Amino acid sequence: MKRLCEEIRRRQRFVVTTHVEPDGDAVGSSLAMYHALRALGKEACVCLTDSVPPVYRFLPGSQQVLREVPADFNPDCLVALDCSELSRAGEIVSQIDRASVPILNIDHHLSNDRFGTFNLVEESAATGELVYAIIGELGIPVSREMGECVYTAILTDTGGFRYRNTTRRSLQIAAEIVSLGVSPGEIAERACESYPLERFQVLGKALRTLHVGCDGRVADFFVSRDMFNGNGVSPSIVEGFVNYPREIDGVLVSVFFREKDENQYRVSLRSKGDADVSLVARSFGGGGHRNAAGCLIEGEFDVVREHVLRKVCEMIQGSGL
Ligand SMILES: [Mn+2]
Repeated sequence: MKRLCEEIRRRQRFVVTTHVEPDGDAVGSSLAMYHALRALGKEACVCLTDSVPPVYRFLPGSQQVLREVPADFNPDCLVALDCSELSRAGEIVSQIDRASVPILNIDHHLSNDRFGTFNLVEESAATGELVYAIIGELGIPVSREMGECVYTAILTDTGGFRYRNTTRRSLQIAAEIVSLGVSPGEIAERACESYPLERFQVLGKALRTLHVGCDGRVADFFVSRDMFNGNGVSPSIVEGFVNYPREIDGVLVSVFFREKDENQYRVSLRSKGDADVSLVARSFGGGGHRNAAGCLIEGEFDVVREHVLRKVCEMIQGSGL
């Protein structure tokens, strides 16, 4: 932490980035870092491979997010947030001369492969919590903008302070931010209750594929590219779908398959309690945490689905759950 903060102080021009298909923690922690760097008098630009999902465009600074590194901006530092490996940031990284630009890797995924020149990888509810700690370590007063971004990061990664990753620290940071004048109700309305109608139209189609197996302990459903077709919506519209079947009584693991390309599926896994879905994701080349993980699998849908569900059920049985 100290070395990472020294490095931040020494450097002048920062590119801040995060993973593809950014979620609330990705966007919130990136923008909080952006505001912190600017408060230190640094030049900073947030450059993302994918655009900010509309639901997070209320966050201060989101209008300044770029999809490529400006040609006349020569960064002397790259900050990668919420990425368990650098490839998760997508093609934006190829626009940076990695031989000469140090990378600060700030992440809360314990599966992180420590790709950075400096790494701050700590278990916490959200990467936003780590950014909040960095802001404190740097002695920067937390502005309202930083507060809104950090609060949104924690709110979304804890499922609204409901998941088991929620700690005293998460609630304490949230309380500190609320004392800056940030309204929890207002942020929740914007970040969790401002989805486009199309999200629920796609959800309706997807839920028709819902299936519960492994003695009622595993629920899965999927969304095909066809389900989007016609209304021109982006795949980011299904962010968080995987969380819904977790709410079924008795279900320990929920699995959501999204067709990304012909015979290519993005698999998201969520679990309750001790069921460790990161083991399953890792066995397919993915990663994540105990209760939230994901991977990308190639193959025909029925085969992919069967493999994943079998692994999940074996994991549950193997853990004596
Ligand atoms: Mn996160």
